[in-house]
Formats: sequence, C-alpha cells, structure tokens
Amino acid sequence: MTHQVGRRGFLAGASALFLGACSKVADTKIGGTLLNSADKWHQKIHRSLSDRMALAREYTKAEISPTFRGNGSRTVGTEAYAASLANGFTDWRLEVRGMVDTPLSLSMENLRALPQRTQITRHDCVEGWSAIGEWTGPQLSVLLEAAGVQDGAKFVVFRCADNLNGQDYYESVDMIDAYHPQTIVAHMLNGEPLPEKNGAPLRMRIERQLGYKHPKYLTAIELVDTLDNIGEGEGGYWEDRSGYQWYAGI
Ligand SMILES: Nc1nc2c(c(=O)[nH]1)N[C@H]1C(S)=C(S)[C@@H](COP(=O)(O)O)O[C@H]1N2
Ligand SMILES: [Mo]
Repeated sequence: MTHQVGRRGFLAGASALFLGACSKVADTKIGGTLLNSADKWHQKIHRSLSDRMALAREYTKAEISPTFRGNGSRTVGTEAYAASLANGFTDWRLEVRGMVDTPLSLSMENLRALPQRTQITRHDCVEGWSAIGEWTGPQLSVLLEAAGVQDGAKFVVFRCADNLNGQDYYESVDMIDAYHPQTIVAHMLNGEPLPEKNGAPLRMRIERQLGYKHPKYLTAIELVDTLDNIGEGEGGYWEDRSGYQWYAGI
C-alpha cells in the first residue's frame, strides 16, 4: 500500500531524521550496507570507500554556464505530460517503492517542504560537452530514510516518464552513490523550476557520475536487491543498448 503523505506528517518525519543524523556512519544500518558493498567493490576495482564518498568539486555562481543544454530527451512528449506542465506539476507524484518499509507517494509540495541542498557542479556528457549549473533539491538519503530501506536492498533504480526509441529511460546506482551527500532529487536549476528540456519537474543529480547517470522526468525510486529483472539487466537505458559502463564514476 502506498501512503499519501500529508505535508505536516512528512515534515515531522524529516526533522526527526535530521536530528538523528549525527551518529557515526559505521554504527548505522546504512553504514553497514555501505561498508559491505564497498568491500566487494574494492576487491574488483580498487577504489576506496573514502574516495567513493568524496565530494565532487563545487563551483561559484560566477562560473555557472550561460546556457545549460538539453540532451537526450528534451521533453516527455505525451498529452499527460503537457497537461502536467500546464498545471505547474501539481499532479506530479514521485513514488518511493520496492524494498522499503513505507512506500511513499510525494507531491512537489512535499519535496519542496524538505530540507534542501543547493550545489553548483559540472555536468560531463560522454558525447563531449560539459556545463556548470546550480541544482537544488532534497538529498536522496532523506527520502530513503523516510521510507525505511529494508535489509538486502543493494541498488536504487530510477524510473522516468520519457520513452526513447521505444524504451523507457531508467538508471540505477549502488547504495554508496544513493547516500552520497551530493545525490539530490533536483527540482530547480539556477534558482528556477527545472526547465522542460532539463527534466521538469524532477531529475536526479548524482555528481560523481557521468551525465547519462542523471535521470530526468523522474517518476519513481525503486529499491531492489538485483538489477537482473530490470530492463535488459545492465542497470540503465544506455548500459542496456550501447555498452556504456554501469559505473561511470568521475
Ligand atoms: N529521462 C532521461 N534522462 C536522461 C536522458 C534522457 O534522454 N532521458 N539523457 C541523459 C544524458 S546522456 C545526459 S548528458 C543528461 C542531459 O541532461 P540535460 O538535458 O539537463 O543537459 O541527461 C541524462 N538523463
Ligand atoms: Mo550524455
């Protein structure tokens, strides 16, 4: 069952989370998950947990690119999306589901009422362009803690509203990127609501990863223990069809 979250209830939950957020990372269930998956990861690729958790470089307002291009899908292109755009996305919902104790269905108002993080970062697309932009939104970790991630969840899958060449765009990350402090559900770019071409009303920012790992037109966040049954099983739209690396760390 999915709970519709009233503004007040969600806020109370979120502030409780923030008060409790000071415990040492290794003492928490999340810390344990991080360390376990990092161990496995380390054996394979030799990058340390501290490196994975390091922050991406942040820039100054003066360095923001004059334009931030739209790449890949530049709209969802359906009648339903056009209607949502016209009503200011008052009917848009972001679901948090899968291996969680309390599935959530969040409105834009719910998301804007949470503590926000703003960061100015550089987006790097494998097609050979970069742009610096200022992104604002709640940290993904806040949503995950509100939903209560179950033991055994290993990946977060991001579902998108757009269909590209007959396939729904999707992406996924491991728990280290999911709980990274710069991993946010962005609803603003450069102080304005997200433009349509950049993924309105919601897109992920996963700042330690290349551009295709930042899903736009976000509709759902799904906790899973394997990626095998999602899409073609490679963890993302481009990973499934072009052999792009699932781990696209920068
Ligand atoms: N839903 C969705 N997300 C997406 C894409 C897409 O086509 N659909 N393209 C990806 C790629 S390859 C890049 S570089 C960035 C582009 O983000 P931008 O349009 O804000 O520049 O979005 C990524 N996320
Ligand atoms: Mo890209």
